[in-house]
Amino acid sequence: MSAHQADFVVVANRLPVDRVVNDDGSVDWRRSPGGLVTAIEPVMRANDGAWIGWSGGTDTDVEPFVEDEMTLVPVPVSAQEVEEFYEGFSNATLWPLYHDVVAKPAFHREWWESYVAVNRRFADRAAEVAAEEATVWVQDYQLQLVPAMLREQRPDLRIGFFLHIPFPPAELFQQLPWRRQLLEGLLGADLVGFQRPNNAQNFVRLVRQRVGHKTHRDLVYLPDGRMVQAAAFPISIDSAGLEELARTDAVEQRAKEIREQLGNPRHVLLGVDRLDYTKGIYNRLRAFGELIEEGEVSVEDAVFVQVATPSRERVEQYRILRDDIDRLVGRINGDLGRIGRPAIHYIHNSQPREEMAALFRAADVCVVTPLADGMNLVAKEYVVSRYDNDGALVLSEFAGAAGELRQAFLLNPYDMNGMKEVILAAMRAERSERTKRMRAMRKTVKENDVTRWATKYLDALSHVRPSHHKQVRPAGER
Ligand code: GDG
Repeated sequence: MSAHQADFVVVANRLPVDRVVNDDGSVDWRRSPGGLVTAIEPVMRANDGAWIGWSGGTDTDVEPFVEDEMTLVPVPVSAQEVEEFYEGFSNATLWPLYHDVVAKPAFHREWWESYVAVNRRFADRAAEVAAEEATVWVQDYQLQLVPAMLREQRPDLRIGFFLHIPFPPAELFQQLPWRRQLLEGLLGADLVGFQRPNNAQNFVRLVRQRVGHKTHRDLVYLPDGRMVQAAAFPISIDSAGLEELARTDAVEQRAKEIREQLGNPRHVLLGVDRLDYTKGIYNRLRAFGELIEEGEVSVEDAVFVQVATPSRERVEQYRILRDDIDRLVGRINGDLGRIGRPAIHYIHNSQPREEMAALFRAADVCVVTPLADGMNLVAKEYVVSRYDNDGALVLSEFAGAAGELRQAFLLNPYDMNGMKEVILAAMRAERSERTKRMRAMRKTVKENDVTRWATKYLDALSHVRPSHHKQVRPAGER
C-alpha cells in the first residue's frame, strides 16, 4: 500500500465509483452518485479521506487511486466470494433475517466462512490505510465483523459503524448460528449507529443476553474498560440538491410530458423501488387492482406507474419475486385495462436522476409500502420534490421514515383492506389537507438532510471516544 495514510477512512461494501471497461480494453471509473457519497464527500475532502470498498468487478488487485480529491482503495473480491459472501451470506442470509424474516434466510457454513474472509480483507486494508488515531467509519451489514477485526490490529483508532437496514429483535436474531460472532464484531466499534431507536435497543438487549456484557441504557461496558454506545441516527437525502434539480425547467417540462403520455389522468400513482421482496410491491399493486375491480377507481382516471430497478438478479428469491410481479401486472392489465389505458405502467430498468425527479413531480400520490425497511429514501425524495406543497405520500408504518414523516398517509402493508382505504383517502384528500401534510413533512426533511446526519454521527462518535484523539474536521474546513 503506497498511498499516504488518512485521518478519515470510510469502509463500505462498494466504492463510490463503477469500473467501466472501454472498447479498447482501457479502464475508467464512473462516479456512482448516492446519498452516502454526497454526505461523506465534504468530510472526506476536509480530512484528506480515503474510501475502501469493492469495485463491483471480480478482478485481481487494483492499486489505490485518487478520484475527485478522494483516495479510493479497491478491495478485490473473487467470483466465488461474490457468490458466497455477497449474494449468499449478505443477501440471502442477513438481508431476510434482518428484515423480519419476510423471506426465509438460508444458513450455509461455506457462506459464513467467505463472509469472515472478506471482512478480514477489508479490515486489513483499513488497518494499512488509517493514520495514527484516525477515525474509521464502517458501513452496513456486509461488514459487521470489520470493527472488531480492525480494533484487534489497531487499538489506537476511533471506530464507528452504521447499519443501514433494520436490526432485528432477539427472537429472530438468535436463529443465526453465528449470532455471537456478529455481536462481538460490532462491539469492536466505539459507536454503533442505527436508523431507529428500537434497532439500537434490540442490539443492546442482545449484547446483554448473548454476550453477557453489562449495559445501561444505550451503553455497553466491556470487561477491558472500553465503552460502546448504540444509538439512532436516521439517515436522509441531499435535500437541497434534489430540490434544485426538481425545480429546473427541463424536469418540469418532462413531468408535464409524462402526464400527457399517460393520457392526462386525474390521478397518477407512483412506486419507485429496487425490485426487492421487502418493499411490498406485490401487495401494493394487488391493492390497486382490487380498487379498480371494485369500481372505487377507474382506469379512465387513474394510473399506477411502478418503477422497479433490477436488483440482486442472481439470488433465487429475487428471481421468484420478479416472476410473481410480472404475472401480477400482466393479470391486472389483462383483466382490467382498456386500449390506451393500462392500469399499471411497469418499468423494470434503472432511470436517470432527472427522470426520477420528473416522475416525483408528475405523481399525485407516491405509494411506499415496505414490509420492513431501515429508512426508505424514496419517501423523503418525493417530499423534497414537491416544492409546490402538493401531492400525497402513502407510507408504511414499517419504514424507518415513518418515525419522522408522521403526516404521511400511514398504513400497515399486511392489511389489504386498510391499505386500500388509505390509498383511496390519499387520492381523495382535499388540496388544503395535502398542503398541510406536505408542508410539515418538507420542513422535517429539509432541516434534517444527509449532511446533518453525517455531522451528528461523527460528533457523537468523537464524544464516545474523546480528547487525546484527533478530531474529524467538519465539512469545509482544511
Ligand atoms: C438501503 C436501506 C435505507 C431507485 N431506483 C432508481 C433510483 N433509485 C434510488 C432511489 C433512492 C435509492 O435508490 C433507494 O434507497 P432506499 O432507501 O429507498 O432503499 P435501499 O436501496 O433498500 O437502501 C434503506 C438506505 O439503505 C439508506 O440508508 O434508507 O432502508 O434498505 O435514492 O431514488 N435512482 C435512480 N434510478 C432508478 O431507477 N437514479
